[in-house]
Amino acid sequence: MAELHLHIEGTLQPELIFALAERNGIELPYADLDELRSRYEFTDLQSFLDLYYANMAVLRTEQDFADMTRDYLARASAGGVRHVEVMMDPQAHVSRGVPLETCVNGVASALATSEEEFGVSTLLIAAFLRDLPEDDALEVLEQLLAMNAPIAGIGLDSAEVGNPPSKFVRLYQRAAEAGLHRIAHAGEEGPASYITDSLDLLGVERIDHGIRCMEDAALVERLANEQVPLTVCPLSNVRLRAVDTLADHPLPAMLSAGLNVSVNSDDPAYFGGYVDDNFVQLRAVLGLTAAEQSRLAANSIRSSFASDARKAELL
Ligand code: ES4
Ligand code: ZN
Repeated sequence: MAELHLHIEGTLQPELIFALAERNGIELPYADLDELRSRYEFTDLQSFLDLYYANMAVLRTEQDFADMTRDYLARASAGGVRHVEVMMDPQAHVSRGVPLETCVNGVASALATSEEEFGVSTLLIAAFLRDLPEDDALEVLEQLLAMNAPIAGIGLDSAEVGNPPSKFVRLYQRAAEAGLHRIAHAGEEGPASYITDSLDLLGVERIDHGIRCMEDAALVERLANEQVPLTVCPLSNVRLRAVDTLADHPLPAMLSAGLNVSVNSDDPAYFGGYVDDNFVQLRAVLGLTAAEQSRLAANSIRSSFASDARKAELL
């Protein structure tokens, strides 16, 4: 199984938040772990993003980023993940004074030893914050290219509604020119038209989430015909109220429609579980079968940016 939709900052567990705050001499606005944990009830994407960005304040040194990443890789490996494409949000760190090199090198150093240490091959994807101006993203992309950052591609995340794909045409053109893979969040909270525009205006190879495609039958037909990968995150969708309950999740309908879907954890420290936890609940609540789970796992490997040799090993 491959995990294709994972924000490394969303793997920061409450215990590590407290440990890093202590190590870095940072005063947290929570008295203890229980008080922090009491904040993990979200009403929508923005209510989650507020806590997600606030908690990043404890990430200061290269070691902090490496420790967070290593913890995730160990846990993902134990849950059966054999390849992961890790997104990180460089702008969320640069904007609070952490040098780009510090955050990129910290994450990259942990990824570099992952295959040997955990049997998990890795790729790094720089995600850009869609609620910031495109020029800000372009500047950071140029810096990443100038420093030869080990990135395989770019993504687009953060507050979706009101920040459409059309805002980032130049960014994606530049990434294509630089030979980078391109993915984008679309159709999580935003409308189905953001999925179409991500494909047609940004040239993305995969859609993160994409669940709202189900509101547009013509789009579903296109996504099925083209086998566009959709990296679905069931527990995330429930916690952020994109769907009411797991029983209402469109995953079974998406499978029935012949869509190329995979199951992913998104921000496992915030949404109640890693990718294996997602599968446990899908089996329990939606009656996901072993055959369906195998198909989802095969989709994740086929849809990855791993080398053909690595894909052949994993399929
Ligand atoms: C995210 Cl679930 C989700 N959606 C959009 N942006 C994000 N960044 C981190 N998690
Ligand atoms: Zn996401």
